[in-house]
Amino acid sequence: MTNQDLKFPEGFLWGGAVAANQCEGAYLEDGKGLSLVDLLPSVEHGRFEALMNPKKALETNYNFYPSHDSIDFYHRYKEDIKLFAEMGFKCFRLSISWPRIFPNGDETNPNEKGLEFYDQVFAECKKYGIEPVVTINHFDTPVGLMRDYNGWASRKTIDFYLNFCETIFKRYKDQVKYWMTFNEINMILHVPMFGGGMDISDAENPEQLKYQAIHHQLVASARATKLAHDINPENQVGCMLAAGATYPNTPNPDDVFAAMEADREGYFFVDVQARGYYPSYSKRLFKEKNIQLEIADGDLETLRDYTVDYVAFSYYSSKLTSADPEVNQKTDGNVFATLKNPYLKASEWGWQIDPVGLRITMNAIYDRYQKPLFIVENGLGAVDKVEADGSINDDYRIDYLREHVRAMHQGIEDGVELIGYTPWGCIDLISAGTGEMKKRYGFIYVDRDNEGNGTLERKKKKSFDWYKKVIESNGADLN
Ligand code: P53
Repeated sequence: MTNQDLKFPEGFLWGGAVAANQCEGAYLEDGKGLSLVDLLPSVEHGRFEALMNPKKALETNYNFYPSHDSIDFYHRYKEDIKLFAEMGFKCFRLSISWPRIFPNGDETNPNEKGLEFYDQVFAECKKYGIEPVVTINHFDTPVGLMRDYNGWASRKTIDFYLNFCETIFKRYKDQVKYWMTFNEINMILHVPMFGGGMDISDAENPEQLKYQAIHHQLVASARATKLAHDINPENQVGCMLAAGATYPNTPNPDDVFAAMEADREGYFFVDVQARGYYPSYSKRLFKEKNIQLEIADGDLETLRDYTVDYVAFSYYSSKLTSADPEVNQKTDGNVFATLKNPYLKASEWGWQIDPVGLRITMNAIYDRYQKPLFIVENGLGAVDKVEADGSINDDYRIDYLREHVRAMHQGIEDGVELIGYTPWGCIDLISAGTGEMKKRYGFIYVDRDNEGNGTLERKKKKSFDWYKKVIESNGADLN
């Protein structure tokens, strides 16, 4: 049964999202250098410790590294993109592996073999009329940049990054129009290794180091935006935020203010990238954290002059916070601290499921920036079971996505300009947070387990046919 009232805007970009470091594998093939993610074991073998102390991880030998083979997208992209096309994808969000193009990160000349790989991937997308949406830096800074410069802590990294940008903007000028400068740019505050390619474990004032790195990224993002527009005026460049509205634990005004501050922690980045200047509340923030930013001549003008074209974000869950540190302490140790919301159910990994929160988040972000929004990650990480007959009945995933698509539609009715939706991990891949394979998001199942066993065979899940219908009907058929 279709409901024409649920139709999405003409040309809406339905698709799916992955990242190089979580799907490609082939971690040293064709001249690729090591990515920071290649140093990480899975959660049972110390991933969290390694994430918080990357220099130590560099010197440690783990038995198994999930990223080294991942799901071998590097060799199977044709088969995978064909399946995306079968679902009717209008777009496909992927990232370009930085160390595949610049193995150490600071070379002048790119690795041609690495560039050729993406030539082929984009050609394959084109064959099916799928628009690529490219994240430039998705958690995989070259190890060389951390080792030799401490990543984004160094201002030099701006130039290395811009060289990378210029290389790919020119090379894929006619293939790619949609770009994002950094995945979940606010992640640097929580996992500096992912977000900043850096180790802060022995920093005297970690906040100072993080915000200085953030300044470098914001300047790099603005300069990349300029570069993209200079190279091709049709380029659309977005920022990308790990979003999810924060609710106050009680109506106590202190809790309400705490929730506002928690959201500002993330909006801080988009305030700069979309409005072009540091928000007024940053003054107090810097004072309280004892931060003195080093700002070079011309930086503030750069931030002002080259703001983004659209605001992309990931949304998995809302958050709940209290002003009382005692209460807040009882959180579950996830990347984003949150209290348990008694009105919400949670996934097997404790991520609370809140479709209304998506509508709230969309409205809040749009009200703040009035730029087109793009939901580039959303989805349910769950354990899937292959039945004796080979079928995978992931009704829980369909339910999750259906409710979020409805909420998204309501957000559009509220007046939000939304250009597309790319659910995360459209094909099963390695979890960023845990390194697990069994935390699956896909419409397509990949036969591989946490230890790296399996044939890597691809299988359609029940959600595959469901999503195909959603796209076919442009949102009118969600059954
Ligand atoms: P995984 C934590 C919280 C919100 C978003 O996450 C996050 C993370 C990192 O764990 O990252 C994004 O794989 C990220 C993706 C990641 C996805 O969310 O831990 O952009 O790379 O895979 C889901 O379940």
